[in-house]
Amino acid sequence: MSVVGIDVGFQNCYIAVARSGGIETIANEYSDRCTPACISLASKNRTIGNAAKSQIITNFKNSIHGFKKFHGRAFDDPFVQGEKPKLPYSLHKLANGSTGIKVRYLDEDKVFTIEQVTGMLLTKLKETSESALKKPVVDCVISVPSFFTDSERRSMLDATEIAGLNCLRLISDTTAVALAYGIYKQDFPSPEEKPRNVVFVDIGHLSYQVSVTSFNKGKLKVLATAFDPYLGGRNFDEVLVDHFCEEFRSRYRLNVKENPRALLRLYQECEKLKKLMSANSSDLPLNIECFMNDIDVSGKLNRGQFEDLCAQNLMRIEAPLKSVLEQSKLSRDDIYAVEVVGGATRIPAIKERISKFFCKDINTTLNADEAVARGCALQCAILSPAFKVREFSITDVVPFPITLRWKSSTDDSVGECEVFSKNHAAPFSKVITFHKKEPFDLEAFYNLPQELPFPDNRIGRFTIQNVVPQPNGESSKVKVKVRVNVHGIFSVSGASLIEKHKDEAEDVVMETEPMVQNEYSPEEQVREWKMLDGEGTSAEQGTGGNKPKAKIKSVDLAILSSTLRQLDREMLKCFVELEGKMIVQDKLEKERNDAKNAVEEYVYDFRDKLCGAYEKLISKDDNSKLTRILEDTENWLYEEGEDQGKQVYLDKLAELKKFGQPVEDRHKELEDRPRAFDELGKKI
Ligand code: ATP
Ligand code: K
Ligand code: MG
Repeated sequence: MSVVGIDVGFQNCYIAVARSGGIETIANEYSDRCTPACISLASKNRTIGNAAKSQIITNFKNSIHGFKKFHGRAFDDPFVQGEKPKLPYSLHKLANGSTGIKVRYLDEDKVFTIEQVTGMLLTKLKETSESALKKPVVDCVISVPSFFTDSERRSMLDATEIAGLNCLRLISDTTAVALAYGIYKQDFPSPEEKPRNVVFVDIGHLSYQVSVTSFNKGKLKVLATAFDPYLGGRNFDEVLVDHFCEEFRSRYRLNVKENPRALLRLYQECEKLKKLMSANSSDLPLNIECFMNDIDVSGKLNRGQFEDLCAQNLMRIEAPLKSVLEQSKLSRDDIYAVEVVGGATRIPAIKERISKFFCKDINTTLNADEAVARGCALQCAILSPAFKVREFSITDVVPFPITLRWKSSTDDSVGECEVFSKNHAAPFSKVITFHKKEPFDLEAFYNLPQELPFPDNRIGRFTIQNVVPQPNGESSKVKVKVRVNVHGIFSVSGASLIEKHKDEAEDVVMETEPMVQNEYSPEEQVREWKMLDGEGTSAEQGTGGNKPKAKIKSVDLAILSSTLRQLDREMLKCFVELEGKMIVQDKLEKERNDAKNAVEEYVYDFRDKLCGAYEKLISKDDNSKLTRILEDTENWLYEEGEDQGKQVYLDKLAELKKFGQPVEDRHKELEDRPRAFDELGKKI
């Protein structure tokens, strides 16, 4: 079983793995711990990560980046529509209304779903993990923003499936950070004592997330989360880009925004400038050669000017901080520490704002780039039976309240009840009892749409099937289990019909349930409302502990679920297959390229030797004959040999070696001769 944690960022991905020594972040084939969330499609293959990032400008129409936020969203979604004009690649409306990405791949126009695109990225991250661990990787934990709704989370899980990964938990970025912070600390208050409250801030490229988490020995409990989903490093790049676009327009009469390549270059240069400004407050130059219409451009800016330009962005730092304090009813004095992670928290003005708000210095104890991935790997290690870690319990929150709605079976009225309140502990299961004579629908939705960073507040419809009345015609008792699972996803996870026997007390079943914490009846149809601690407790079956078993029978009922923007299972299977084919295609293309490079290398190497080591070994005539063969091969590589199958290159190399090998052999023989003599000499 593999223990891997993956931080899939909007811009940057990190992987942490458990090895004998503990948790460590791993580097990819470029010795880079960061793998850019970038995929570049071409006529023969795909490139993913660092290699794709270097093609963003040259292959701009087919290089996909900045796609994480399209998960679970309709094409008509205001966010998607807002991004569309800014993207160098094309978006496409899929048959089910979701957002697809249109590119040229294998010389054809192709549309990929967002799950496929993230699937490609995850394939790369999986391969990187596998080469570090030297074994297959399947099990992992992946992070998502704490404010991701069900449809975004489901879409992310589908992507992991396409990549052949088994995601044991989707964990919130800030919760992963809290785990990375807390698990090694030995000095937390004991469980009876007042907990230690820590605020975690993660500002990445797209989003800003805050949580307040309380720690006691061996456990963490998230108290509240808040966020600005659209405030991150990117907003600061945009301010710089706008500034220089304006400047270049007036100074050089250039309309940068009309030229996608130039605009992409400007973004890259502005991001570099932004990073430099975090360390320097003096004037810093921005120079781009041959920027547009063969014009070199230059400009400069200092940190003070940058902060003035970013005033609007900086003003947005406070609201989420205020929100977590209000939600958790804590004052600034109750906060023990403020820990910041995420690349954008390196901007000095951002750090200042946070520090000023809490009236205390902020801590950068954690690795700003790697903390999320490390937390994910720790969570994976906790969940893995193969790995021993300190006992640590993690309680997260439900970020948005969830309500169930159903039609009354007696009249036209609808029943409604909030099943999970905001900041309710998660994961969590509850059992609700209905009295029904026939199958019925439960509709789940987020009941505070104005708070939701998503335009559609529906979660899904769950039909409880096969409900029948009691033999005497009365309603049957139907127990429905609802849960927010480890991934933070809501579902109606089970239903059973309780067959009543005449002489039984109505609540016999409930007595066998452990830890009844609450009773609740929002209206007549919901008679009982019990909370069960944690997941997977199946106390409904009446088999709890040593308590007397009641003479009741419970029949499991089938549930038909349809959730928002759900990817069809058949389709998903098809995507898994397609991903497999693309992996094979990439592998074949790599082998083909390697074979071609081998021919090229042989030519160069041999030619060098013909002017050097081999010169004295062969006649002038033979030398010029060989030189000609090498020259012909080189020309061939540039002409009809440019784009051949792997076997053609293998054959070519074999043919060259037929001429070259005798010379090589002769050289080797001469080389070895004195050495053999030496060795002989030594022996004597
Ligand atoms: P998200 O969390 O929103 O999904 P992400 O995880 O990919 O995004 P990070 O890797 O945490 O994002 O941060 C990337 C951002 O941090 C980029 O905007 C980058 O320019 C910015 N950044 C990195 N280093 C610095 C620095 N020294 N100064 C300013 N900004 C920086
Ligand atoms: K990241
Ligand atoms: Mg991040």
